Amino acid sequence: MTIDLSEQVRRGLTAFPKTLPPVLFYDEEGSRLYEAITDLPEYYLTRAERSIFVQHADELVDLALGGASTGRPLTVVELGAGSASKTELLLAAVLRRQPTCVYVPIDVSRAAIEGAARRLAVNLPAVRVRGIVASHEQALPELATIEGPALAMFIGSSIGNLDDQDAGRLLRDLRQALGARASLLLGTDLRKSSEVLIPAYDDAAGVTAAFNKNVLARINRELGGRFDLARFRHLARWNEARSRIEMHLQSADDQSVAIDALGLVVHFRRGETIHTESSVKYDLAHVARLLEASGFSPPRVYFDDGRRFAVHLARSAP
Ligand code: AVI
Repeated sequence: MTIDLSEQVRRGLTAFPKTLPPVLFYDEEGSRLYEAITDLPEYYLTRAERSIFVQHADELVDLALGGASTGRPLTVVELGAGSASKTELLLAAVLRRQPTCVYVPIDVSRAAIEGAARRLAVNLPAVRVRGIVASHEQALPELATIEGPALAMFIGSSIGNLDDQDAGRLLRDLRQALGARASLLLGTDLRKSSEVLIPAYDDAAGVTAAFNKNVLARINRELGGRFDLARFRHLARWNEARSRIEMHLQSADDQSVAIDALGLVVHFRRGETIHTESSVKYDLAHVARLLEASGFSPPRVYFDDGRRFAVHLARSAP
């Protein structure tokens, strides 16, 4: 099961204001561009979170196992796994406590899951990969069959791409699917100056602009769209009231764009935008509220040295 591209594009581009959901970024090219973003000097998130795992992986796994007291091995589930390169640090820590580990990466990109499985087969052959190519909502029912304790990972501040209502619903559904012996490892980017945030989403090399515009290129490739990418501009804005970075694609002029496979012509005014992504930046109370409302206990929180990013380890509340 994968996403319904036609339906999502039709709905988003006939809405006012126009939107496209961020899940559409991640075809093969978009996944490649996102990996490139994670190496950019301006995009501190991945390095900050990785440094937390380097320092605390063993403690995080102990906490995830603690209280399970079933003697059964831990299964690791990851929502939006991507290349899973940071996850490898956690999986290595799991393998220091048990001989094998089942790892269930969930991602809409088959290429990303296959790439992660190939790398893990070389680096950590004792990990058994059971990937699910699907959206989170589609994959959750399959998780109910996991036996024993489970550690669900939702890292990289991917939760920030959801509004609070959707984030709360997803965490609640995850808690329900995994049951009482589950732990959640949640990575969140923290509120900080827009002078740091804007460049992180509008880098000097233009990789984030290419990532944003790839959604139009994808519509051209897969749905016979006629977008001229040069007539759209990448925008990254800080929305103080909603504590989030917003990415938009702004039309450079009045234009009409046909999407052949949908039998649709989309009209744009000069300066009109398509809102393609929000990336919420949290304070700790905000995350604690979300977790509590979703059935998780108050988390243990870990920070990188610059306190730019936080990793929260929470258990299912009794
Ligand atoms: C995947 N997600 C958490 C990234 C973010 O920071 O919101 C996606 C991204 N968008 C632009 N740069 C990175």
